[in-house]
Amino acid sequence: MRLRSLPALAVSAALLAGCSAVPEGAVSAAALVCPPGDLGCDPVQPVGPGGDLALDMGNFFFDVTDAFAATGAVEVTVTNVSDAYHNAQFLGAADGSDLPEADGGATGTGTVLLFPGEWTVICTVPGHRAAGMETTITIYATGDEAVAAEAAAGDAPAM
Ligand SMILES: [Cu+2]
Repeated sequence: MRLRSLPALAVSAALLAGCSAVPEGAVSAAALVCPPGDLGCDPVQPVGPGGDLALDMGNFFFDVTDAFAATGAVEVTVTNVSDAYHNAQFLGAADGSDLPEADGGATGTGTVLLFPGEWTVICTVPGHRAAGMETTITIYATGDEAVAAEAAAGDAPAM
């Protein structure tokens, strides 16, 4: 037991040391695993075809209307169906990412730099995340994977 736990602790310590700027709530994103030997996450940027995502935002929810994109620069369109300001922050997105946001009744866009993995998306207005403005979006490793996932979802029976 003791011997087994030591390597895991060492790995955790290394990750924490290399990625100390990771925001709370972003632990599930694959992007946050630094490559072996890398000294930090700052220079690491996603490389891939990217794609488009679309979300509706309201009081207090996200409704993901287009959910299939691959790693890279992802163009996120947010449509605010309420009368109050909201935004959609991808927790842990790479440096240089935009914050997609929109005033009430408006639409906004932003380019978010995303690695493959499952991302937590929240509204940063105080209280909105707790009220329900949190969702998860999967970013696929390749464009082919994103297309295949979209096709599979389209074939799924209506719920
Ligand atoms: Cu909000």
